[in-house]
Amino acid sequence: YVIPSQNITFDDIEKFYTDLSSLNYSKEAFVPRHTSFATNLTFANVPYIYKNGMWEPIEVQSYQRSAILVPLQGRHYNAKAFLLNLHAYFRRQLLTYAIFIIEQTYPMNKFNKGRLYNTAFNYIRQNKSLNITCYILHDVDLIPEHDSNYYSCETMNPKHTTSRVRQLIRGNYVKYYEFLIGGVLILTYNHYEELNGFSNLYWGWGGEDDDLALRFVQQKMCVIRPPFAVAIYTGTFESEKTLPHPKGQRNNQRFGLLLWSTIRLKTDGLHNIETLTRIVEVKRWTTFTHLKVNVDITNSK
Ligand code: NGS
Repeated sequence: YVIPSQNITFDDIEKFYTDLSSLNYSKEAFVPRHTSFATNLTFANVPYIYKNGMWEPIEVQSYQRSAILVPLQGRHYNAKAFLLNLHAYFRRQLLTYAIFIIEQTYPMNKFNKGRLYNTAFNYIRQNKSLNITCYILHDVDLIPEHDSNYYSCETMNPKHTTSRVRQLIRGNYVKYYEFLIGGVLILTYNHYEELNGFSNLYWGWGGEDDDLALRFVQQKMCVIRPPFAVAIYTGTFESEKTLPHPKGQRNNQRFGLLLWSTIRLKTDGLHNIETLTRIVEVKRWTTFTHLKVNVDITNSK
């Protein structure tokens, strides 16, 4: 695990992953500041290539093609720490993958994570040449600590891989409630469609993931989890001054929305996402695709 220096750029990361021979460069750019973590990024002993929008191991065939969906608003430093660490992680697991940073650019005040996920899912499924079979929904501030926490889709059930999160400031692990599916959730195309994705109605922090968990119950879907020993993450943070894992602006309406969640499954979700949001920019890097999204087209010009 490495904590990048504060002034790292997306270009630095791009260069690091496309030019692995420049070891000196990497030493300069990535200064590890937390001694209890390994100080080097290590890769599997398999070279990788970037081909048709995906990263693929050479001479190894992955049986799934995965898209990693990472919602964002501001917090670019978190996105850089994420890219830097997670590319190495995915490569050690020999995944065939593409990362999508889904950034909300309008409105600026309230975050709507459900709409961002639905928008990205809809975009990726229309991009048929990528042929994505596995969707990994990932918080930007979570870095997996254990290489045996496999980022694979199970065809029967969605998988929740975040049971414990280590917070750097307090140093201890936070264990979550049994019902939680937020953090990192890995599911197939069919699962996402059956659930009609996320509700589009949650503005601000909290609840949209619990709403999805209620959809699981309604669709008789069960979540599976890797062993407790490996389902460990580190929560990263924007700067050392802020609290780890910031909760942002809480949504005061979330409990009211949860109460009526089940009657909305068919009408509120992936099916009507095109009437609510618009992708305003697609920027293709080799290390990720950056989608900028207006999540409220009815209230913008
Ligand atoms: C619950 C929230 C979830 C959230 C979880 C963990 O209380 O949306 O905490 O949050 N549910 C409601 O507010 C109804 S965390 O500490 O990881 O930021 O995912």
